[in-house]
Amino acid sequence: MQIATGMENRTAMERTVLIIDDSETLRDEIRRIVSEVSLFTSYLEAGDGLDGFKKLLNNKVDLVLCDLEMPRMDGFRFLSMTRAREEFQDLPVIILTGKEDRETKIRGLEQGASDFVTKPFDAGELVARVRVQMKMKALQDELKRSNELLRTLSITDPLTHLHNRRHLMEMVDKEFHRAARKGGALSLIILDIDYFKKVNDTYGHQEGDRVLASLAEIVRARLRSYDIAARYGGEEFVLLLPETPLGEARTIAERLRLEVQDHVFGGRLQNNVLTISLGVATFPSSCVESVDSLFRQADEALYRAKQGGRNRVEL
Ligand code: GH3
Ligand code: MG
Ligand code: MG
Ligand code: MG
Ligand code: MG
Repeated sequence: MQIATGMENRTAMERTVLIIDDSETLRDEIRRIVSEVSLFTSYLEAGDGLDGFKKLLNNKVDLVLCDLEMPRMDGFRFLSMTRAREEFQDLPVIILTGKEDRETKIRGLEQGASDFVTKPFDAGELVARVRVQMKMKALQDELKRSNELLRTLSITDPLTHLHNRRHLMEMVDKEFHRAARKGGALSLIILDIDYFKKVNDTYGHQEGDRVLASLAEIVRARLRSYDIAARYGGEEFVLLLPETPLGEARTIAERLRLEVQDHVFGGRLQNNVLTISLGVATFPSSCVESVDSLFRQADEALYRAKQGGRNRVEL
């Protein structure tokens, strides 16, 4: 996507309106009207739809006022090109039209016009309609932000901020099917803290929680961008490693084991050493042909690591 440089530094208070009309006199008038009520901090102008569309692509625009009849590219074409792009779906576009006829308005609405102002327009009405669109856009943005926050909360473990089990299971399914389709290797590491009950019993549950959060940090620091780490159970974590063959997964697991063993957890634990045991499994491999068997293999490997004396990696 094309983005003009400097746009990233835009503050929340900046508001840009793009005025598209082939009449310079009208553009001046509109600009004068909207600037009187300080709705915007900057003004862009274009004399036809094509120039308007270019300005839209190269600037962060908050609202468009667009004429219908213009040379080169008219308002309808501008609308359909704008709405065809994902990033402009919610952009308020108010159409300025000399035609009051029903057909034009219906066609405009169908192509995504947010509202109409009929020329010659009344300054008060123009401002009122602009205000309504800005308000609706603000509410829409707010709704989007809360939805994103809700979504994040619903897939995140509150203590460790890693993904929760539910999201992990969704991602394992997705990655498993991708690996099955494309033939890549998908590895899974299950890790469990050794004698964690003793941590709780000796230092208290709160210190136990702190250890879990610190461990999550260690895991997170090891992740590549496409890996997924989740809190699988109380003190069990899972790492899902796409495009990772068994040998590579084992190396990652071994590195984690050493890092935890060398980590100073501090607090009431002071310098006391804490260790983890890890089980690793990979799809495809001889006993792994489903998500269930991938987990079973990793779980059995973890069990062997515990049986074998803990603080170790098993495949
Ligand atoms: P092992 O080496 O066999 O894994 O021994 P363990 O003591 O770690 O045994 P297990 O894995 O069964 O430990 C589970 C313990 O983890 C029991 C429970 O008190 C503790 N635990 C589970 N969830 C939490 C949590 O959210 N916070 C804290 N502080 N402790 C938790
Ligand atoms: Mg015109
Ligand atoms: Mg456990
Ligand atoms: Mg256990
Ligand atoms: Mg344990």
